Amino acid sequence: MADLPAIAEILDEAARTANAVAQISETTPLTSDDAYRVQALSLERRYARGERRVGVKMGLTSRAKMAQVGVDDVVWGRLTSAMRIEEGGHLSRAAFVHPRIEPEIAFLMKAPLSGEVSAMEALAAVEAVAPALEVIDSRYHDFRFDLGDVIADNASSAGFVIGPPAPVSHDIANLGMVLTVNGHVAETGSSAAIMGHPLRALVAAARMVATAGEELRPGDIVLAGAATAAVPLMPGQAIALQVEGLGAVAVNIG
Ligand code: OOG
Ligand code: MG
Repeated sequence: MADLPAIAEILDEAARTANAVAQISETTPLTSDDAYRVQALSLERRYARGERRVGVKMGLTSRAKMAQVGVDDVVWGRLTSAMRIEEGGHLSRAAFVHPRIEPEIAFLMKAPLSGEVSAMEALAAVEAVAPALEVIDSRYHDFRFDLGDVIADNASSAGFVIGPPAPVSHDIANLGMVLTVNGHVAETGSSAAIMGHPLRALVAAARMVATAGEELRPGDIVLAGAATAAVPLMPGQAIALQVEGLGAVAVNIG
């Protein structure tokens, strides 16, 4: 039997101190179920330090992301209050191991959602949609991991920035997304790259949190997953994401 609390402590400490650790799979290959248990245990440690759960993020919901990290399954992780970065604010590169940033769409929930739901039901539970940037940071050496590793590591969650909210009537099916670094285009894509429609990521989120006995709650942020590959972060970068018709979201790296 794997010592799941011990693995949770290793990963939580790696994140807290920004020190990379060996892949758990090198010594203890984890099933997805056990990996999600590790994730929950490591989040308990964050909550005990005063962080609050503020939503969830979906990961590996686009082909570009799956190809970049070599893992082909959709995953989810928990977002906490400590991961929130103000729109237009600053982020310190030194607080992370090898952070990357990626273009996303965020949902703000107004009603609970959990289990098997239709896209219509999912949409009815959404208050607003927004352009978003997610900062990911694998706690593993070389940003390498297998499925169990990345689930246990809270799906590489590290930070997120939410842009101006738009009404849910806004059609998000196929919006151009342009990620720039210091004004230069780094990645371009479409919201359609996210499972064909970002709403499908919300449907998947409702189903996946239910398997952990949880639900999406009113006030939760749900990140749909990146539309393109992620870009490495370095001090001095001004990062911006422009989403067609939805607006822009920016963060500066120090
Ligand atoms: C895993 C997290 C993936 C996304 O949006 O696809 C993710 C990783 O790439 O480290 O957040
Ligand atoms: Mg992401």
